[in-house]
Amino acid sequence: PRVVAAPLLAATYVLDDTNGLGREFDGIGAVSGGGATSRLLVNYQEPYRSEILDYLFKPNFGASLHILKVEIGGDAQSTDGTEPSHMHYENDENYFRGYEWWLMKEAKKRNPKIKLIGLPWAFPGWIGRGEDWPYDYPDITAYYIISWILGAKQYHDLDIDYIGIWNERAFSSKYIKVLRHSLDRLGLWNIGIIAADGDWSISNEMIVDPYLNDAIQVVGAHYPGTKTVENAIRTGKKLWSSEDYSTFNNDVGAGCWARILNQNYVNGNMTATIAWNLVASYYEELPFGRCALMTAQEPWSGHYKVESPIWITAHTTQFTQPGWSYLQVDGHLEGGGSFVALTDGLGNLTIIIETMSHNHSKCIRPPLPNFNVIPQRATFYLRGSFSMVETLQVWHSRLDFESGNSSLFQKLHPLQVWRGRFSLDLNVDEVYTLTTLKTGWKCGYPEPPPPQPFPSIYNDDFNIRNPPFSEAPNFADQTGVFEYFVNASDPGDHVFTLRQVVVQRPITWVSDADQTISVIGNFKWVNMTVTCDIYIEKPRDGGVFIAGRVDNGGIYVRESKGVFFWVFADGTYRVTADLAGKEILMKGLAGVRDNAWHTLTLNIQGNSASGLLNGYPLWENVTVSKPGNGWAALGTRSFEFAQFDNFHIEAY
Ligand code: 147
Ligand code: CA
Repeated sequence: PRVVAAPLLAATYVLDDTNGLGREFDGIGAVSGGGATSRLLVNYQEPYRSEILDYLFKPNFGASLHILKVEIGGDAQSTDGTEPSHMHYENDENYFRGYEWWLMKEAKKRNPKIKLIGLPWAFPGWIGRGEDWPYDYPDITAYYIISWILGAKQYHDLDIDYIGIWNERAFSSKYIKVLRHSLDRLGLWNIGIIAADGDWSISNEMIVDPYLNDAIQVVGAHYPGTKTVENAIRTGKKLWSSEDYSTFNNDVGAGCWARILNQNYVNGNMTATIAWNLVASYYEELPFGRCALMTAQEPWSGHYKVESPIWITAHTTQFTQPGWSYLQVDGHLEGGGSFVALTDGLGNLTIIIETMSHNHSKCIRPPLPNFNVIPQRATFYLRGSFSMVETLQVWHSRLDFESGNSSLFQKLHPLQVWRGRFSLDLNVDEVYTLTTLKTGWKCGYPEPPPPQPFPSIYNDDFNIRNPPFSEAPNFADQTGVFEYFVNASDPGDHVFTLRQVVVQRPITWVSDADQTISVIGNFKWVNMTVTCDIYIEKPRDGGVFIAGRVDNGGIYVRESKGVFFWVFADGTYRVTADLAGKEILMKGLAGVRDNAWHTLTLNIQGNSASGLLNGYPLWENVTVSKPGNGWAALGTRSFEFAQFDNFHIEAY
């Protein structure tokens, strides 16, 4: 056993509810989306998929999240892909696209009390009537968002608890008031508006505009660095860190998460913290790979990993609930670190202590000012309702950056409270939960299968009559949306296909490409043959491509390089080294036309590429150098309809 010298620093802290309580606690949550972060999760086989969901949502089990925030798909790139809108076009409504409906239902199945939040990152183009702006027609935008809320109820029996404005982008006071008014008119008083999912600056407007202030229920800021501002407090509203974390999910990520979960309240009066993102279920080489509470990015193998942030979450979530209250106390520990204390108002008490050191708790943003944490003895006095507490259950984590053998969420011997007082020796990089609740549990499923690379031979004919999801497995849309499609009257073997369906540039969140593209496979692939049947729907200037060695996606999709084989409705073809089509490696006549099926084959071996049309060589010996590896892909020349069938890869 380790011999630990008694720490030199000893300090006392008083927990007392005699003079009332602090703010109401609203929960700990995570975001799916913003964007396409759960894309690969849906294709996990059972029992693995359910196990992952249990680790995230099941009460007293793992992360046991209180809040699930999802993206309201806007057909546009929102970090790691696009998510489909429930209204691609003005006269279109479909509440069965994507996977967020499914995810919300799976979360509710496990925890009926989980709070649901919807937030758009982007909007379909028609919302702006051609302008790249969602606020010119606030009634239309409100109608679009409320349709999503009503669709959630009507088709999935989901009650949405909170709704947001526009992620990390401008807000419009006019729109927020219109949205509040429209919600109220429909009797949706219970749905709170969170604004504005950026910095705190909306509070400057709220304190001078009482109508705006009335319309908003929660001031939500992103990556607040555990601090708020005076004007936010002056609004009198709930303050949330409505997006935070976004840090690689190793033990430093766990340290970041432990620190902000406490200090967002201790320093910033924030009563909810929401992690971006829920589960890393997107190709790891996309932006912010593994910046999630856990990792499940291999549906083809079933492998997943419960990372340390899951168990850090459990320290709070398993022993508190939305509706509990923080105690009024300065939660700074004298030797560095922090604590929070919460009660259900019925005598239960939960104390969460963290002693994360600076270098072991940096988050992705903002920069972390220096501070010191030293070993210390903390003595707590329990007063008021808590003076009768005799025993506290103890849960402990210690992040060990030397051995890598961290101990996570372990139940230790209960602690005896003697005459309303107890002491604890705290080391650095630890988390303790001390609680009157006996319900804590560290679950465990058997180890999932080992990791495997994406299969090097892969086929999809899209022949599925009732697909469980609107998208084909493993295709990760980066601009545009690719959906299963049925050509009911097709005489041949193209009844079931994959179709690109976004035909107008969305109101984007970042710079989507001018072309549409969906990537698939293994980013490490060097040599590959990609074959696909293609069907251009747009006459004259319509066009499609298949590609290999595609090196970029997510917010960088516009910069994607690779080897792109294009055919156009005007009968020409091109080979380009980029998605933008600027670096032309070869071009000529192909004889392809619109509204007919053709088969494209792209062969990339070493420094050389060749292409076949309908099985016959069309071009060959095209020299390709950079990039040296990447995904396979397919897509279209513009925002236009096009179909794909009998997709086939052989790669290595
Ligand atoms: C957030 C987005 O809201 C998420 O969808 C995801 O992209 C996340 C990745 O870290 O980032 O947006 C931010 C992007 C940049 C800053 C803050 C939030 N920033 O530079 O302060
Ligand atoms: Ca087919």
